[in-house]
Amino acid sequence: MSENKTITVTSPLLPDLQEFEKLLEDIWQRKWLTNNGHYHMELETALAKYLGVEYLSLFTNGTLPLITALQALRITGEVITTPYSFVATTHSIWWNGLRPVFVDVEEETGNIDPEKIEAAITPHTTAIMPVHVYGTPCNMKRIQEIADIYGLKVIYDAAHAFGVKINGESVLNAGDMSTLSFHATKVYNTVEGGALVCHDAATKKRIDYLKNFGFAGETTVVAPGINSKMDEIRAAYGLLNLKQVDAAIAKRKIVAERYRVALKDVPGIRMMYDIDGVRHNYAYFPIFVDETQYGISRDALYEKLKEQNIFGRRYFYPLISTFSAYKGLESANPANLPVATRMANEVICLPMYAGLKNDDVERVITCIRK
Ligand code: T4K
Repeated sequence: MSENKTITVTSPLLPDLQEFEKLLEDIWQRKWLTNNGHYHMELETALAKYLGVEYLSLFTNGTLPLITALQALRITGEVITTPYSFVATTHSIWWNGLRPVFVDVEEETGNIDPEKIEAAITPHTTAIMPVHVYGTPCNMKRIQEIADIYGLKVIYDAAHAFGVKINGESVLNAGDMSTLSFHATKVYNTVEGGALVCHDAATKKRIDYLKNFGFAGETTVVAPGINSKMDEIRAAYGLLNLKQVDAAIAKRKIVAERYRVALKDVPGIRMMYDIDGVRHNYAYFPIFVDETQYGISRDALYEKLKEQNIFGRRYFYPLISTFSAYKGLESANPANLPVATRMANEVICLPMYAGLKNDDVERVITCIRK
């Protein structure tokens, strides 16, 4: 391989092509392509079991479950959320005609700071939408305490938290609902895909109506639902990928450990570490560059890496609150979001995926250490 081979921030986990072809032949035989087909049902059951949750509905991506969760819970008015995420989180609030209210994050995790939530609650607040950024669990206990006091619903954007557990319990069991993304760039993917997790059969039924135009029977429509059904081809692909996701997480862990050892003594480079009792999934490997100690800025390092054909990504820069749709909101004022603003200005997510070669990890490390 040439020294300058391109290294991207991620590369998808792909199932064995021959095994996939066999499943495709079966789908061709069945001639049942979507709308609760055989593989759809099988994947729903298999994922619920793997993830340790009781009720899970498959979706076509990770954005529509966010939009649908707000619908299913009939959220109104204002939703408290984090600006340090992918835009889909806040967009889902906007698509429901609701008002996002941004709250700052904790430096150690990048997750919404529970101690700043109460100050953002108004008579119009009905829900909190936190994100387990990079797969690191939020302070779910404290968030629930606040939600209970003020009578708020909690919808977790768990797009990054596939398979993450605390003392053996899935983070997806917290709050009222959690959403997942199975996008190609995620730890576990179905090409595009996602899921919505809830905690009772009646709610799952309602979610399943909502993702199928609101149909509750051949001639009955109970809500203005949307079309968000996963098709058979992606469900079959997802079943195969599920078999190898544990091995993929184990490989990611090795990459994370190598980065941590090699970059530990580099002045001005901050990393995130594993938390006791948490089964992490190593979805991303963010580093935070303190220009004064490191010597050059985050953006200068980002460009240096690019010169070496190493394409990290600045997830999550710019902050969602700076985009034109949201920057006019009172809560979007950078003075309200000092920690998130600093993190967004310092972050680079380094290449992280199961198939990343040792030599490539060393190339990234050498470039940063230089
Ligand atoms: N909530 C959160 C917290 C999220 O992070 C996301 C999505 C969502 C909700 C919404 O879920 P989805 O509706 O997307 O399921 C990517 C993803 O498109 C997006 O899913 C993800 N978060 C976000 C953090 O990252 P981009 O625009 O940065 O991806 P892109 O196309 O630049 O890909 C990054 C790198 O990955 C490429 O440089 C190379 C590699 N790659 C990518 C694709 C698509 C491949 O090797 N193969 C591929 O097929 O947004």
